[in-house]
Amino acid sequence: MKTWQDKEEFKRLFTEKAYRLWEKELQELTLNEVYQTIAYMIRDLVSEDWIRTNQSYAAKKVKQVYYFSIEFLMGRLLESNLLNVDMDNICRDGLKDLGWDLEDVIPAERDPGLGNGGLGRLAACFIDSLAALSLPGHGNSIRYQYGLFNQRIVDNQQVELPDNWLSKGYPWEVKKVDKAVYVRFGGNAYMRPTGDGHLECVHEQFSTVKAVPYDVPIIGCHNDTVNTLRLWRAEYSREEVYKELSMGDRHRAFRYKDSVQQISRFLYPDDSTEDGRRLRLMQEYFFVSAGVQSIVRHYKQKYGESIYRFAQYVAIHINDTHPALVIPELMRIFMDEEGLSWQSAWEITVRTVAYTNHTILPEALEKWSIPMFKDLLPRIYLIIEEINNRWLQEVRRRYPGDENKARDVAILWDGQIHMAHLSVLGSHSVNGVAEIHSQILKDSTLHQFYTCFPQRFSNKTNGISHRRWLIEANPKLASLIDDTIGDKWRKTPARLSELMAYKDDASFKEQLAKVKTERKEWLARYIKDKYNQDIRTDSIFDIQIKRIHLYKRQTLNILHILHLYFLLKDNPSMKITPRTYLFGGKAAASYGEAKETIRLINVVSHMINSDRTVNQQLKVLFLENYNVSLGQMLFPAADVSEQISTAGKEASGTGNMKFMMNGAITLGTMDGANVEIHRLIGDDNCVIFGLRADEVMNYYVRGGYSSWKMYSSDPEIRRLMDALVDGTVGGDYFGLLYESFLEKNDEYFVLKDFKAYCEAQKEIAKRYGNKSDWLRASVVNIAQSGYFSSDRTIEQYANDIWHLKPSKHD
Ligand code: CR6
Repeated sequence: MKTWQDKEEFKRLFTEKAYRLWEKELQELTLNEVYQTIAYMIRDLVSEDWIRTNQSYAAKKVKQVYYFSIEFLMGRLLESNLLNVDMDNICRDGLKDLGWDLEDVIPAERDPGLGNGGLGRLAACFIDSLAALSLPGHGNSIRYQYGLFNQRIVDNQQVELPDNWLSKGYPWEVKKVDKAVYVRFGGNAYMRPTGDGHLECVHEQFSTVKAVPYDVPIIGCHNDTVNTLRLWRAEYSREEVYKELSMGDRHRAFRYKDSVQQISRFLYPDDSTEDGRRLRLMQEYFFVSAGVQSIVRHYKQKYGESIYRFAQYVAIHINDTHPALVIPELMRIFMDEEGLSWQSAWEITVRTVAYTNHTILPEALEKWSIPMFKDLLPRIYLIIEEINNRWLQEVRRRYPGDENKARDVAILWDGQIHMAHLSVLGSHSVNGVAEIHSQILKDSTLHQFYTCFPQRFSNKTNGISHRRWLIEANPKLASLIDDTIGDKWRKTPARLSELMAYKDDASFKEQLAKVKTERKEWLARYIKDKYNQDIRTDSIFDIQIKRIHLYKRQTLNILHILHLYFLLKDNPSMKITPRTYLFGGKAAASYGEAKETIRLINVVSHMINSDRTVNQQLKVLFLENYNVSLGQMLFPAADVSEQISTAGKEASGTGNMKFMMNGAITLGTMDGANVEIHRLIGDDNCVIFGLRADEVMNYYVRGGYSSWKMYSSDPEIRRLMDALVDGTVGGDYFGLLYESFLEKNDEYFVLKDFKAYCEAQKEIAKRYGNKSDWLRASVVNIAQSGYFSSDRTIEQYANDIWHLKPSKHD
């Protein structure tokens, strides 16, 4: 790995580079130009390693994994890459001499908004771990011109502004024009006999879209590995435009150009709820087909092995079902282009592909209408139809007369294509993302498939990159840990458990408290600057940051805050432990209840923050535009981590792990990875409340819950519900939420869990009162968080699913 020898060399190279890039005096550079200059310098450092990494994978013919995900929520790369190449100090010192502070330069990088939430961030942590572990693995996705919207709060409401993240250029990407491929849409496809008794497919009158890759280096931490995140951009093909023009149809030519440019223009703002239809399907096939074609081409060129050995060298992972068309696309290439039989093509496909499910919410399981699909992807449709026919034949043979079984496992049913079913059938491995979630998949969501292929199912509990979420986000905590147990945990995060020996060490706990306070002060300054609000750093920082969704129950949190407010107003002399409640998260633009939740939080926040009789004890704030970078500021400052989804609904969660690693105490339900957090640290070190997943399930199946009954029998709940519609809360009206709690019988059991949540909040306050015990719990959380490093998760994927080995170049 190339490095800068010292700060003098850094300064010399910086000056040269900056002149060449910007053609101006150093003093005139904007912070963004400074950031870009350093980014290009890092690119120079790693370019040789990037080339060598690829050469050596090909030369040694190692197996490689391609992680297909419709989102990669990368966050800023400047700081993490400086840490990865171990040049952060030289860069900081050099910049200082030149008159800049690295801490001012870092925020000049815009977060690429190429993801919605957990699923996209997970993909980013995974490719970080792959590179850190010297594993041959790459990402494949779309280069959206506009990321998820930027969120502003105007009049208490969310307003969505376009996120034109590329406007100033993106120094980390390299456009590879020569690696473009062509993707086909539309036209007619049919089978015709070849004359020798076989059938071949004819696909005609399709239109072609050019897919151009932009590669981003994924730099391993202190090793020489540089893997690739390949992002595809759609361009129109000139030939296609000329063809239309030469036939005299200008309108068709324009329509074609326009529809092509749409493909990689926007990231869809749906996080577990359904949204865009036809265009979304085009996006999915676009990046899948481009990715698969380039993998096959590379395999043939560089590996020179028979296509029959494909699965020996290539693993393709599909992150949820958005890339599930990998399965029929591989079939298409193997049969139509490589001339394989159906049987061989299917065997290789299944051995190549592995699938992770990320949700059991029925509305989030992808389904496509057959007529639309057929129209857009006729050849792919024929393949899916054949997969379905063969599969149902087999099912009917295995379970004669059992039409229920056939219905439960069909890919085509009710005029729709069921993508989760296609994914399970076309993969050799299916996993959930936390133990409880994987169990629910086996027991209910995919139960019928589980009975057919029990050996395919496994669990891989999610993880987070401890490099980004601890070392980068909380450097003082990281060095305190170094000073205490040495720095081996940085490479082997499981060794954080050595901190257990310090859970009763007064001096260590004191230093930990100091680090936490500093981070709370830093956040308080940010809030003062941006929102002109004073928050007390001796209050409990209680934080809920995640997408806004009814099942995540931000409503439960805000209703409890309103309840505390009522208590304080009714009893003016009452004293509570001072609390600061912070919220952050985006609502899908079309999700009425989620947007109303944001409005409720903001209205309550104004009411409380401006009321002098309570605002010394209670503060509430909604922080706008929650993203990776804001997260890096919030997790280290938290005392309490709100993980309060309805049990059984949150597949895993990963924010819970980020809080834990930074020493916050979880206040949560027995859901997702909270279950495993709780098992690792025990009741003393987290606060668990509420219905369990089986109880929730029982109510759904057997009934027996009436939110109206709660309303009539519990005066506190009645008061809160009435407040939503009678103007008590800022004179505003919250009809959708009222309806969801009462008219729709409170599908997510907010009222049912309300009492238990109030008790849990009291328990938090009580524990916070005992400083030494609180700090002990904080130490235990950090010490046990090593399990949740994505390095552990990726090792499990590599060993159990991909059968991948680390590979270093010379
Ligand atoms: N919304 C799950 O809901 C999980 C992540 C990553 C989610 C969440 O519990 O932690 O995936 N699911 O596995 C989907 O996006 C479909 C999410 O982020």
